[in-house]
Amino acid sequence: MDRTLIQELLEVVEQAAIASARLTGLGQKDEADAAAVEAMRQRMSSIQMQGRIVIGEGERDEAPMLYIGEEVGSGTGPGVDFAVDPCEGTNLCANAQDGSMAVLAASDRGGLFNAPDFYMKKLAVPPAAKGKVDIRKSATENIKILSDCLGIAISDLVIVVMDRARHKGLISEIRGLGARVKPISDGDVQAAIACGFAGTGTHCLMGIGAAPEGVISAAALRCLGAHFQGQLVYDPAVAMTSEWADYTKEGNIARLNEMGIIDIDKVYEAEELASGANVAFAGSGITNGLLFKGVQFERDCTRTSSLVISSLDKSARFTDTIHIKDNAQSIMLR
Ligand code: VTB
Ligand code: MG
Ligand code: MG
Repeated sequence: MDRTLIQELLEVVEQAAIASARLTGLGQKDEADAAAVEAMRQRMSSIQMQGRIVIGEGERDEAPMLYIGEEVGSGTGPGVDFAVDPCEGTNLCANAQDGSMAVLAASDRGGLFNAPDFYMKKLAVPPAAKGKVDIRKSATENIKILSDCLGIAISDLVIVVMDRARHKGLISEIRGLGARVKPISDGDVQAAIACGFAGTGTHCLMGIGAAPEGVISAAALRCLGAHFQGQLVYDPAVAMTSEWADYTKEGNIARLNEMGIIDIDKVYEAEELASGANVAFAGSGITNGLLFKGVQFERDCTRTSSLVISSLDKSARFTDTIHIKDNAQSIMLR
């Protein structure tokens, strides 16, 4: 991976964001997803690389594009592995709610954990508390540690938790301690990454979301020197999701074992989920969010707002881009 490639990754997520943003608010989540997938793949195809999708839209037979194992890019050049989520938060996009974005993580070959399509318990906090909090500890313990490390009173800490039945107990534990809970309906990638930056009003992400999304979050947070840990969830009684209505704990464990995951309770550190020598994250807002604005369509231009984080030059770049249309008369800021 080199810096030119990283620059192209910005354009990849910008194009995906623009494509699905055209469907924002139309109540068409699958269409918004498909548009982002198509645009992301299209822009990737012109990059000089031997790209490979490690985390994508699904298995080869169930996803037409950006499926796991698909080769992307021109076919010559450096070998790059990708974890992609072209429209992370499809419901948010369909309902014109905050927090939807086009995202990907990239790494040298073999540098991203091949996460199964399972749930994952997650803990994300700012760099100042990295390695001090631990997902094996209780929420209460971690919040106290977080307060000490950040120098912020417990009553001023904002903990993001996905608004799900499985988090009922967690939410009352946090509130019982006097910290604030910010429930989100979707989009825990953005919430996790927001913990890597001061001033986003987000100090911690706790709770269970999807495992593939965990890898993308880990890639960004590893580059930022922030804390991320993940632990796979395989018990339907813990996940409490209709997705797993027909699944059993034993069946899920067997599925994990088949995929080569034997230590099913392993706690994965950010550096294990995104282990490559070089790792990068790129995200672009579809709707407004904690990190950047959503796409804005103007008469003469389209504006995007994005973030690229790279371990290559240890940087996090917030980029606003004006994509100028042909025959544009004015692209002035209004
Ligand atoms: C999770 C979360 C994602 O979808 O995957 C969620 O990590 C789905 O969780 O950010 P449920 O099955 O519990 O609804 C997102 O919110 C959006 O992709
Ligand atoms: Mg997706
Ligand atoms: Mg997603």
